[in-house]
Amino acid sequence: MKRLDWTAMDSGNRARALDRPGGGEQDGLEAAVRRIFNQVWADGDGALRALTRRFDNVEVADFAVSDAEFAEAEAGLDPVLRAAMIEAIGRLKAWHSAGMGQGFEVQTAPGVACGRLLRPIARVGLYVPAGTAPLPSTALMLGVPAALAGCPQVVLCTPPRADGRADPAVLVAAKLCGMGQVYKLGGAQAIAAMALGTDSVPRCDKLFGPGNRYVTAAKQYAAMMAGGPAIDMPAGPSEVLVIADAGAPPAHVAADLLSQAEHGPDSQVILATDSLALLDAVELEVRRQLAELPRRDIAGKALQHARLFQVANLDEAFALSNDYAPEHLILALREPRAWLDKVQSAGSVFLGDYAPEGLGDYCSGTNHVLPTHGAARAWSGVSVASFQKAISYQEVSQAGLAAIGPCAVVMARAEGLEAHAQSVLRRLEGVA
Ligand code: HSO
Ligand code: ZN
Repeated sequence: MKRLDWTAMDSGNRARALDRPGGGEQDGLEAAVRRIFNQVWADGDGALRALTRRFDNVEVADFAVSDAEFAEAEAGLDPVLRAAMIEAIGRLKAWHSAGMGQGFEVQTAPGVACGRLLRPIARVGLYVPAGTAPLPSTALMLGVPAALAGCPQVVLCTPPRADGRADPAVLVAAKLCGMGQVYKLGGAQAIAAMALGTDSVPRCDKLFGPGNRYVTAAKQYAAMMAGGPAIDMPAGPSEVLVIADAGAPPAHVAADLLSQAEHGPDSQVILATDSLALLDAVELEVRRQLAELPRRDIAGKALQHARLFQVANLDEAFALSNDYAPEHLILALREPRAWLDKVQSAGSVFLGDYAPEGLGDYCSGTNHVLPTHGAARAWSGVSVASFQKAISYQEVSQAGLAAIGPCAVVMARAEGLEAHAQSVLRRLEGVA
């Protein structure tokens, strides 16, 4: 962990201190992804089988999870975990449905009604990683808003385990969200399959979900294809920034930093505090708690690039945070609500001493698929709107055309587009 005195740093040093690690071997990555897409394009399911053999070391005859495998997953799952997932779904539904947008219609001139309709995206593809820790919670975070949006076709891909089966908790999570089309596919080949479509995997209009750098690069590649699918957001390693005052419990702040650090060696963990005593205490606590964690190797690596900033006052901490635009922002402050107005860019904010990020990761109700790598400056976390598109419309009466038509004619002629002008004039003059 690197300690830095924010107040003493000049703007160049500050910018460097908030830098995220670069993409590294992006060129090789793109070429590898392109090869995978070409292979899946040419050979469909055959390519998927070969790629799964090569990358996952397993022979999968049928990618689609069968009813029997769903049933076995259901029967074998710890009922306590199942109940927790059902409980989480209840709160996810409450929050996501409260935030659902609505269509509208407004009279912009007499006889001119302009409106907007919301429609579900017809075919969506969800990716749920497995890797060092399978994330059934991600299946809920994507499955619940997809169901609320009413997407008619929801496909989920998750990597096969060494025994050729999918993670049972992911399968149960998918079923609880009403999904039946689950495919045992991982990595860039899963993304290629959903982007291009094969005999067994349906082609999708939009792809969602986190993943390793191959998955991320594959999603970007898919989004650039002519006629290719949209993607939820640019993704990078997970991050947390904690703003803490002197009253924050050091053990809790340390636990928050570690909970993000255990995601992966590239996780970004930052503390900003105006209390030197708290900074010392948190540093000590992190070391103490780290030693007891099962994933201490991973968390330890992430902590090597963690930064602990000492700031002169909390306003400085908020300026730092808004510059960085963290995926998760924890306000370990005495009056967190009073500070919320200062937050300009963040994926999700956790207020007070009793709101660890872990609650948002699993079950408070908010979504955990959030913008990383500074994308929170312009992007939002996944919501029902991510699974919808908006269609605008206008209905115009003869009087409406008379009222606004001349405006269009002037503008069309200014652009040298006489056919546009005529489409209005012919109607105004009643010429068939
Ligand atoms: N913090 C992760 C989400 C997650 N945590 C899933 C646990 N499971 C990315 O925001
Ligand atoms: Zn997490």
